[in-house]
Amino acid sequence: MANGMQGRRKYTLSGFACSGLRPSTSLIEDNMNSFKPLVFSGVQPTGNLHLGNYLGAIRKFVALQQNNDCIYCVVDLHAITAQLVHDDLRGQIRSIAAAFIASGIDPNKHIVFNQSAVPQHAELAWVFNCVARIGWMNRMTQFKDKAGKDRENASLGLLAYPSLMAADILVYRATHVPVGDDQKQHLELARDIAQKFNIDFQEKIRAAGTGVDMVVGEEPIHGFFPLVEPLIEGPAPRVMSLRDGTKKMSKSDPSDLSRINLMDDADEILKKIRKAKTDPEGLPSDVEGLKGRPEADNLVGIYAALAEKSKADVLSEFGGQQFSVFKPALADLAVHVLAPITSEMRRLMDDTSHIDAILKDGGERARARAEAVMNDVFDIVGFLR
Ligand code: AQP
Repeated sequence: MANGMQGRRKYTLSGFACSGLRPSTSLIEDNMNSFKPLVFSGVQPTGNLHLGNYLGAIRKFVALQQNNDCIYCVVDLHAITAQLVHDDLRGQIRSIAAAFIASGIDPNKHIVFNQSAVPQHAELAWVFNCVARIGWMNRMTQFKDKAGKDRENASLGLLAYPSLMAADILVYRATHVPVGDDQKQHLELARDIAQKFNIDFQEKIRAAGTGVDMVVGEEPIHGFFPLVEPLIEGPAPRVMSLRDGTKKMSKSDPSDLSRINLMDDADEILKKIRKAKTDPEGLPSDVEGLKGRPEADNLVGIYAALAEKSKADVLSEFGGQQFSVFKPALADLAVHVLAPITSEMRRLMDDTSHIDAILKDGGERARARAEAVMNDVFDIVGFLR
């Protein structure tokens, strides 16, 4: 893959420490020619949002909005890549938007919208389809997992998913992307696409006068797109299935017992945690003791993330206890954190006109920004308009 992850170009972003959710003054170095820091992320409307989506992504979105310009997107174009026909795609789109707002995202200060409202995502994705190489896409583990054994029969959209994801971010020239650990490879690819575009069009970018001086590896170049910084770290970068501690918690897992949905009520949460797979040992007194015990590690990690503590702190409280003691405490904590979000989501979903108005307004504001970037891209590529 082109020059890959070499030569990280970093941008200043405040309000987010790589190691967790607590504010920091300056995440990364800056220089005079830096891109303006901008946070972008998205969630697919492909089913019930779960605790993994919340802890791995949405809660970071909320923390980042305190000190940064943020754009949060319901990525509905992505939703048809793995499954073309959905029973209620509009309802799913609204429910993701409701989850953003119920979790605390301010759609007035920031932008909340659905991807299909801004056609520039698809336009830039086409350009990126011509920048990216088929071999890069074939290596994506998410494609391999989702396509399964019958790869020839997967949609072309599923293969090109990471190219659209790069376009989602770069159509705003966003610099930082909070995601769960499963999206790391896609963000590395977004960097590769940006880097290849910057290098291939270097002279045209200079001629258009819209670029930024950047150093890639040792080499100074004049680029148009930032090399995005993933914001993955945090207490729960990958929440695992409650039924199998080696598998990611996922909306598309056929077993509802594998995940805690944001819309689950207290009884359901208690039932799912009580039935969560564990091993016969009690909890260890230190983090080292979680090694080789994926289910125990996952439950302790979930507790730590919900309580905003370290795993070591959780084990200093529960070390030596049986799961019969730990599981009810975990269920109580999960209900305590999630219940206000669930009830606000329900309230918002009762008034879809309010959500639709938020998405419409966000779509208009996003489109204005994306249009400006796409005008520059058209100039750089050389399309006649
Ligand atoms: N288990 C997880 N732990 C931590 N973060 C997670 N995310 C997803 N699962 C976990 C993060 O949630 C954000 C939104 O994900 P998405 O819906 O856009 O796509 P996904 O990663 O494919 O999520 P799912 O739940 O597994 O959906 P399906 O089953 O439809 O594929 C992303 O930032 C993701 O990292």
